[in-house]
Amino acid sequence: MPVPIEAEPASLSVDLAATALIIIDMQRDFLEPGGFGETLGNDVSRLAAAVPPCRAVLDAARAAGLLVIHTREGHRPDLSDAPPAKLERGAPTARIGAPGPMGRILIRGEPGHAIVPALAPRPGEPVIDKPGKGAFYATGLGPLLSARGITTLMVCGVTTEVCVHTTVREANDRGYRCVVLADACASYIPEFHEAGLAMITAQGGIFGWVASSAAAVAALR
Ligand code: C5J
Repeated sequence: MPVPIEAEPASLSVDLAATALIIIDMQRDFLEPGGFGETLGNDVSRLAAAVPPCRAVLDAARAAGLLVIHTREGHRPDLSDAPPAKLERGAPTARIGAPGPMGRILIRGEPGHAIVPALAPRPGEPVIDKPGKGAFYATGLGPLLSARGITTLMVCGVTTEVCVHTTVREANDRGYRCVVLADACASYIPEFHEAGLAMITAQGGIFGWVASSAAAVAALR
C-alpha cells in the first residue's frame, strides 16, 4: 500500500514493497581517524552526525521488512580494479593500498574497509562492494534491484556530494525514484552537503527528492 513521505520539492507516495534502503559507504575508512578520508586531509569527525539518523532509518526499515542494502567503496588487494587516475591523483598522506592504522587504505577485507559497528549489516542484507563512487558501476546492484522489483530507493550515507550523489545520479538515469535522507548523509565540507542536497531538489526535483530521516521513519511505521 502506498505511504506518503514528506519531502522536498514535494511530498510523494511510495510503495514500501517496491522500496529499498541503500546505505552508502558508512565505512571506518571514511568515518574514523587513520582511514582514507583522513589521508585526503579531511576532518572525519564531520561525518559522525549521520550515524544516529542512519541507524534510526535502518531500524525502521528492518522492522518494516524493507530490503536493506549496504555499500562499501574499496579495491581488491592487488589493486586490479583501481584505475591509475584514482591511485595517482592528489597528495594524500597515504595512497590507496598503503598500510595504515586500520590496515591497507581502502582495501577490501581490511579493518578500515568495514562498515562502522552501529550500522553493521545483518546476515542476509546485501553488501555491494564497489570500486567507484557510484553503486551501480561495476557491481551487481542493478540486477539485484530488478530481481526484487524495486522502483524507489531511500538513500543515505557518505559523502553527500560524492558517493551519495553519484549513486543517485546513476539511479535516476536508470529510472529509480530516489529519496535522499538529508540528515542521514554528511560531507567533510558542510557547504557541499547543502549544495548537494539543493542540486537534487532544484528544478522540480531534477535528481529526486530530499526528506528527513524522521519523515522516512514516520513513513515506515
Ligand atoms: C569519497 C565516498 N568521498 N564514499 N567516497 O571518496 O563518498
